[in-house]
Amino acid sequence: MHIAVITLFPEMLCAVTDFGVTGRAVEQGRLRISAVNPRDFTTDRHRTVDDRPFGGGPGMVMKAEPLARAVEYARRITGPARVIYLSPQGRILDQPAVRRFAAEAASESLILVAGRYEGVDERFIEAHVDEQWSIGDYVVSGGELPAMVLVDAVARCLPGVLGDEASAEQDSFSGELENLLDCPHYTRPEVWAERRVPPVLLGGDHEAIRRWRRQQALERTRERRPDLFRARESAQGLSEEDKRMLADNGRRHDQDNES
Ligand code: 9D3
Repeated sequence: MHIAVITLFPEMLCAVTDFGVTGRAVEQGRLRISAVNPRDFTTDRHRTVDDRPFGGGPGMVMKAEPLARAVEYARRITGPARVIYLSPQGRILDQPAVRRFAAEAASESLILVAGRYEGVDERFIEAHVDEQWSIGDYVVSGGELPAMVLVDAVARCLPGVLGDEASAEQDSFSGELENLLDCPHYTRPEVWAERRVPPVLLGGDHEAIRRWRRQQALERTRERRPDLFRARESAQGLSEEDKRMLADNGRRHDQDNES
């Protein structure tokens, strides 16, 4: 998959190109990330990318022409591409949307436009942007971090990017596909700061461990994310085992913690 990011701060992209899972995907050639700087497509002496808003008011607005030329240049290197503007006015990104981007990656590249200042000239959006996406209802200083969040989330869904274990997990009954929060995790030592690891995890009864983890996931989701829990109930319903686990509510693992 090829993703071009239109940004005034191309160096920021090293956070995804140089590290971790996304860094490896770039190294392996599964993911190509190109930065295109609108400043390189200005024609005036001062290389101006922003200007004062018509109608007055605080802050500056990104000029349409350098952005449009940057997108046209990006499309020459990516081939057929969907143009996405990261914007607080966009739809809020979720995992189904991320999965769709990854699935379409086979046939289509992405051009991500990261804005700075108060935003971009609306006529650029009308002329060149296919979709607008937000990463949530809070304010960050520009579109670069949101673009990198999108790149990271999409990259993880591309075939071969995650190791066998993680992708097998994604394919099967894991939280990501089931609208469930994760269960708690523990590693050595068995006692830390006077806290014991739940004994069921030390016993080697893999069926008991599976049941305990699922119960924890269900309970946490119901308590912490009732929105997800309801979405899950209406999408796939609760299995008989799920209902039993939720009815059992706490008793089983309270016992675990005492022993
Ligand atoms: C404080 C300025 N705000 C006035 C109401 C408008 C504003 C302009 C530019 C708010 C944020 C930004 C920069 N943010 C983004 O470009 C952005 C973003 C975000 O801030 N939150 C969540 N998702 C996104 S996607 C792009």
